[in-house]
Amino acid sequence: MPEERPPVAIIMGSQSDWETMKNAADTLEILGVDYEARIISAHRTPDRLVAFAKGARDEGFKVIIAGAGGAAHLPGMTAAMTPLPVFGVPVQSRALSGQDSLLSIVQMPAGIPVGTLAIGKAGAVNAALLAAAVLALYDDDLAERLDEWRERQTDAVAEYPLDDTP
Ligand code: RP5
Repeated sequence: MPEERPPVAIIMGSQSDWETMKNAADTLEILGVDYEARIISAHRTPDRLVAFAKGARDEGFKVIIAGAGGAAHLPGMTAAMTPLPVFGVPVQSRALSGQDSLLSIVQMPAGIPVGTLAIGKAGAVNAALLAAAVLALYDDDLAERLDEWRERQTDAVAEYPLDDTP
């Protein structure tokens, strides 16, 4: 019997994406959500992609966060091969500042959805929050931790601006 996977898979096209995708991992850690992070390139490791995406549900994953940059086929190709929800994070590319990544991920044809987030760190953090929100539908403890996370965020916003910020 293979080992059951954590609920969230964070996949990315390259080691160079980790700097961005680590923000998703850090957010999941704060929320107490287990994850597995893997490098899977749609272009350089297509067989690894097929094996992962086709087996993801049976392995026990519940939600997939997929980050990629440039001609970013990873989220869409993953979504094509799994019924699990896939959230795509456009990584900021050097050549086109992530516009290429965003358009590659967001313009899926009808029938294969990828929930597309913002370019870069904001997208990675929000992908983790969305993944947690999905899991929280059936996990009251996680729902509570998510509420507390939002309360802390609200409490951290000062009502009045300061002249000199630290
Ligand atoms: C994409 O190409 C990756 O997702 C990455 O964002 C981009 C550049 O990859 P490297 O050349 O840095 O490996 O497949």
